[in-house]
Amino acid sequence: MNELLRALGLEAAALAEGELCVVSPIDGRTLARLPMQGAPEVAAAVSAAQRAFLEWRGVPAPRRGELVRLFGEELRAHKDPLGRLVTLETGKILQEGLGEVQEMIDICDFALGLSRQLYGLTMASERPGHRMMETWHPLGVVGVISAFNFPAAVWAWNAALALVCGDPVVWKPSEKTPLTALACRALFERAAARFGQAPANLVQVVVGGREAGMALVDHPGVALVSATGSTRMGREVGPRVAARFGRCLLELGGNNAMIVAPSADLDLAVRAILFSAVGTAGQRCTTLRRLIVHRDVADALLVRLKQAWASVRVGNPLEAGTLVGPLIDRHAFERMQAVIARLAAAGARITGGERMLAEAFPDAWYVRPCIAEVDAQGAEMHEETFAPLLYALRYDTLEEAIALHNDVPQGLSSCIFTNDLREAEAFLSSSGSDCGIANVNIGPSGAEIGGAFGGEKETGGGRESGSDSWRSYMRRATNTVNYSRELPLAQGIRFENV
Ligand code: UN1
Repeated sequence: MNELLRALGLEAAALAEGELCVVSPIDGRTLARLPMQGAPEVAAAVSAAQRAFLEWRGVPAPRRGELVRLFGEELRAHKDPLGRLVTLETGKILQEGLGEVQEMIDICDFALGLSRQLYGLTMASERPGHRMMETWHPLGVVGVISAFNFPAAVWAWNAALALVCGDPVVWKPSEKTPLTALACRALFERAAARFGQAPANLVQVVVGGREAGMALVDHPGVALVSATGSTRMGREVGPRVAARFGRCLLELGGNNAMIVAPSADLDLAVRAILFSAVGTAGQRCTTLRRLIVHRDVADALLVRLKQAWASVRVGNPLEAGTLVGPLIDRHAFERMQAVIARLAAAGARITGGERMLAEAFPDAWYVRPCIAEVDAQGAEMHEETFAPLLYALRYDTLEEAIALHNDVPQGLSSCIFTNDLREAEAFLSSSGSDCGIANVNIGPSGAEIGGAFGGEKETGGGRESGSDSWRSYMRRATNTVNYSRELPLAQGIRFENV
C-alpha cells in the first residue's frame, strides 16, 4: 500500500491521522486516516480558486489544452497504480479500475482537441452593416461532488473540460474514496509543474462529508456545481444552487432497462446482461436493473442467465478471473437484503442474493448476484437499489414494453436487443425510450466518453463528457457589431427626435 501511494506521489505517513477512516471494501482493512474538512476549508479553497481563475481565463484555450495533455500523460504513466488504488478503495475489479483510468485518459485527449474547437456561431443580422456572433468565455470556479463508484473518471470528465474552458476546480470526493482523489491531484500537480506557468490551485481537493459538500453548494463563488450521486442528494443540491442563481449539473440515480425482443441475438444479450447487471457489483448509475423480456424468449433467456449468475466468479477484485467484487459497505448489503425480502414477500421468484465469503472476509460484503422474477413492475422497481439485483418481467407487445420501460421516475440509460429494424427505430424515436442514453444491441452501461452522458427526469438532466457538454462550463455572450454609419434599430422601430 505504501509503495502504491508513493508511486502516485502520496506519502503514507501523512495519511495516518484524522477522524476519517478510509477502509477497503475488499477486506474491511483500514487504508488511511485523514482529517475531515468542512466549510472553512471550502471557503479557503474557493477563494484560492477564484484567484486562479483570474489568471487562467486569460491563458489561450489551446495552451490550457496543453496542461490537460500533460495530465493525460501522467495518467498514462500511472495507469496501473491509479487503477489499483481505485480497486482498493471501491472494490471494483482491477480490469474496471484500469478502465476507469483509461476513461480519464480518453477525456483528456478529447478535451485537448476541444481546446481548439470552442466554437461559437455567427448569425445573419437583420440590420445592414451589422454582424452578430456568439463568444464563449470561461465561467468561473467549478465545484465537483463525486460518488464512490467512479471515484476518478467522473471527476475527470468535469475537470478536463473545465480546465480547457478556463475554469479552476474544487473537488469534494466521496468520503469513501478520498485517496483516489488525492492521488489524482498529486498527478495533476506533476503535470502543472511540467507545464510551468499554471496558476496555483487550479485543482483542489476538499476531503469531507456533507458539511463540506453543502458549503460548496451554497458558496456564491462557485459558478457551477456538478454533482453525481443519489436522487435524494440532488433534490437538496438543485434547489440550493438555484436559490443563489448558480448553475447546476446533476447526474443522479438511474434505473436502467433492457428490452429483449423475440428476434434478439440471445448469445449477445446474455453477455451484455451479465456485464451490465453484475459488473461493478451493480454499483454503476448505468447498471442494468430491469429486464423486460418478450414472453416467447423469456424462459430460454432466464435459464441461461441463472446459469451465468450461479457461476460468475465473486471474490477478491484484485485477483484475475474475478468478475464481481464486494459491495461498498454493510449498509449497501443491508439495503439489498431488505429489498429482496420485500420482493420475496410480494411473491417474486428470487435466485441468488445471499452473502458470500463471510468467513474469509468477515468485514466485507460480497453477495451472489440476484435475479428477481416479477409479474408486474412493483414499488421496489421504481427505486434504484445500488447492488447486483436484476428484475425480470415479461411482455407481449412492444408498446407495452416501452410503456413499462418509461414508467419509472429515472431516465438515465436504456437499450433494446432486437434484429428488427422497426423495433430498433421505434425504441430510439420520440415515442420510444425517454432516457438520456438509448442503445441498440448493446447494454446500458459502459458508455464511451465521446457522447454526452446524462439522463432525464429524476436523473437530473445534466450532460457531461463528450459532444457539446463543454458548454456547461462556459458562459455565452451574444455580440452585435455595427460597422455602418447608421443606427438602425431592430424590429424596424423608429425612435427619432423630430
Ligand atoms: C456512473 O456510474 O456514475 O457508462 C458513471 C458507464 C461509465 C460511467 C458510469 N462510463 O457505465
